[in-house]
Amino acid sequence: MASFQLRDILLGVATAATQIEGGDTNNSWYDWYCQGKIKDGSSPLRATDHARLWPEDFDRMRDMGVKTYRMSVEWSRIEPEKGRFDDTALAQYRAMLQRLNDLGIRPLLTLHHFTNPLWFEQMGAFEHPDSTSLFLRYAATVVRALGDLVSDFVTINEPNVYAVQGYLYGLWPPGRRSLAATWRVMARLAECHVRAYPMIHQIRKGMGRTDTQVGVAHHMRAFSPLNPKNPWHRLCARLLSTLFQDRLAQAMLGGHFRFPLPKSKAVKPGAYYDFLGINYYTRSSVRGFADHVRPGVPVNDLGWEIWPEGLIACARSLYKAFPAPIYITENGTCDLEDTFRSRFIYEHLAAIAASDLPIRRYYHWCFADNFEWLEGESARFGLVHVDFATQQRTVKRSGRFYAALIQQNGCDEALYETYAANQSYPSRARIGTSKKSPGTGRIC
Ligand code: GCO
Repeated sequence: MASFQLRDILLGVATAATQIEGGDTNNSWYDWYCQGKIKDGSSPLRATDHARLWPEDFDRMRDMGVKTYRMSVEWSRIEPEKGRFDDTALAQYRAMLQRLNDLGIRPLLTLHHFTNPLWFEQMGAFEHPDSTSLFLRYAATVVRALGDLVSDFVTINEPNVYAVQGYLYGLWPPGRRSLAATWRVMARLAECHVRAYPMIHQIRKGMGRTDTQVGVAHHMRAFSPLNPKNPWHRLCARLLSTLFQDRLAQAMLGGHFRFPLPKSKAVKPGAYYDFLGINYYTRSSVRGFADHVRPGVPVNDLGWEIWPEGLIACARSLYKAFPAPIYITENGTCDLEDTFRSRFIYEHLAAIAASDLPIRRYYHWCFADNFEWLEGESARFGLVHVDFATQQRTVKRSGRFYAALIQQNGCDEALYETYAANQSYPSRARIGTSKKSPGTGRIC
C-alpha cells in the first residue's frame, strides 16, 4: 500500500532568520564564524540573501502550494543595541508577513531561533539574571509591531539543543562546557517561554485578537536502547530522554521545574501551550551517556539515522502528557544530491497519515538549502537548491514531489512510483557530523 491520504493537516516549510537572511554582522553566529568555527569557512553573512530575495522566495512557495510558513525574526536586527529598537527592521518583517497573508500562506513566527544580538551575548546571554526581562521586552515589541499580521507564535526554538551545544559541548556560541550552566540556561529559556505565553495572548487581546496560538518548537529525539534486552542500555535511554527533553517539556509546557532544572520563582504550574511544536529528525541508540547510531541502519548525509516511526513515538509521548494539537515544526534531512529526500518525506508523511494523533501541521525543514550552523553551506536540507555563489534557486525533484503531495493532500500510487519508489537511503554518512567539526581558525 503505497498511497495515503492526509486529513486535517496544513503542509508547510520552515526556515530560521540567521540561516537565510544574510547581511547581519551583529549576531552571535556571525561572531562564531569570525572565530573560525564554521567547518567549511562559510559565513551567515551570505546565507541565501533572503533579506533581499524574499519576494522571489515567497512567490516560489506560492507556486509550490505551500500552505503555511514557519519563519523567525532576527533579534539583533530588531534590537541592535540594548533598548534601541529599529523601526526599519520591524517594517521589513511587516512587509514580509503582509505578503505571506496576501499569498494565502499562513505564517508561524519564531521569536528566538538560536542567535542573540552581540550586546546580549556579551552580557552573558541567558545566564544573566536580566535575560528573562530583556527577552520579554523584545518579544513584546515584536508582538506589538507585528501581531496584527500573525496569530501563531513559537517563542523559542529548541532550548535543549541551544543549551547542550553551547554550554555542554561548547560547540556553539558561547563555547562553554559546564553541566550546571547547561541546566541553568535550559531552565531560563523555559521560564522565558512560560512568561511570554500569557504576555503574547494579552497583547493580542488588546488588539482585539482572540485567535492567538503560542507554543515552543521542542527538539525531540527517539531514544532507544541499543540492545533492548540490556537493562543498562534501557536505563541510559530512559535517563537521556528525561534529562534532554522530558524535564524540559514539563518546565516549558506545564511550569513544573524538576531536577536537574533549577526552580524558577517567577513560574507557577499551569498550561503554557496552545499546540505542541515538535522538531524531529532522528533516533539516538543508547548504550551509555552518548548518542550512537546502530550499525547498518539507513542514515542521511550527516550520519543521522532515518527512522520515521520515531516521529510518531515522540509525538505520542508528548501528547500523552500534554494533550493539544500537534505541529511538526521541523522534519527533514541532509541529502546533498537529493537522491533520497522524496522517500524520506513520503515515509514520514505516511507515518503521520497512519497515526491516530491530532497532527495538524507539518513544516518541512527546510524550504531552500541554507546556512546549516557549524556545517555552514556544506549540508543541504532544502527542497530548493541554492547555488550560494550566484544565489540561483532551482526547485529540486523532492520539491516537486512535496508540491504534488500538497496538491493531492496525500500520495497516490502514481506519485509514489514517480518520486519515491526507487530511492534508497545511504547506510554511511557522506559528510562528517557537526560534533567533529575542527573549525578553521580566526577569520575576522
Ligand atoms: C535545529 C534547528 C535548525 C537546523 C535543522 C537541521 O534543529 O538544529 O532548528 O535550525 O538547521 O535542525 O539541522
